[in-house]
Amino acid sequence: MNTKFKTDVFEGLSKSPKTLSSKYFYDEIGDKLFVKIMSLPEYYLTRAEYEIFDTKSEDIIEKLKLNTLDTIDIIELGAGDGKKTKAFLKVLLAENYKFRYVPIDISQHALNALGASLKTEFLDLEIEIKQGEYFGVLEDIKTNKAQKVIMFLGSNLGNLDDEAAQDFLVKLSNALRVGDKIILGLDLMKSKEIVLPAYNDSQGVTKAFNLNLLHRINRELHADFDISNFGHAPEYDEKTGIARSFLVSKKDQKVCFNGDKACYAFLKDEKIQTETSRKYNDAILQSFLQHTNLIQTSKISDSNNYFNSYILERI
Ligand code: AVI
Repeated sequence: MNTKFKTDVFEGLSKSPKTLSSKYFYDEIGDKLFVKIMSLPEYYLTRAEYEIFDTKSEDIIEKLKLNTLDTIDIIELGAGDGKKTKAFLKVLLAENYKFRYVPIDISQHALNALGASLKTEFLDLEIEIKQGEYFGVLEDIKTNKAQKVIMFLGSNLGNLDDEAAQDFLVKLSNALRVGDKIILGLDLMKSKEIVLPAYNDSQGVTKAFNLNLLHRINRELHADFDISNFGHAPEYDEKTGIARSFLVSKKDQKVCFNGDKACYAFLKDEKIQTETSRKYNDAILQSFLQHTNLIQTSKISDSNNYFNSYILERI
């Protein structure tokens, strides 16, 4: 059951420098820690994007230039916590748009929770939850003639390496039809003084989030990581806009996987890269769109200019 997880972990720990994928952060404990992160004083991203949806949804809708005659499919990649989406859907309903809301997520549990809370708040909302991988589901609904608006929020694109982010945008572009739109939420490049604390909060929640990956490997892959022998170390390069999180070995040590006869040696101060959180600007997004049929038609910023909701169109 854990085969892919195990192969990825073994492969990552065999590399130099060592890596572990941030996609494995999100087990039940990781999900709860991420919910906590989103309301930390230092983690400005969620607040900034919520402010945009809370105060400027009318503006977003106007800029989307939606088809008002037919039903639109509002498709969200990732179930999210629903807060930003609710602010947006509320305005769409108030403005009498005909639409279906289609959240796609790998977790049926997250979808059920979102579906239930939306149904109690918005009695008239037409909602169709779709469990699965984003592109699998998008492929299934590609022939559907309704105009699509894809919501990909939270700067989730930033967790992909540059090459993977460009591939993702190509795939997304290919999954859409001419005239479809995307609302792409991206965190913007800014000073270290603002970015670094967001990944190194004073309560240590982000540290726990990063270290939980080792706990998870211990639990699910029967490894013997001594968590107290690892520290949390985020870095941010203002020039490239790339933030990375690392786990750092506090001493020379060896970690073994029970039953697999596999052991990995760590030197004192050796780092395992666990996450990339790229920050964007217009030029970077522009260059990433180069090999797609997507163009940026507008953008809406929060009052601090920390975060942008980019509007893209499939041409
Ligand atoms: C989900 N993602 C956009 C978050 C980010 O900011 O990269 C995940 C996260 N990692 C540490 N804190 C939050």
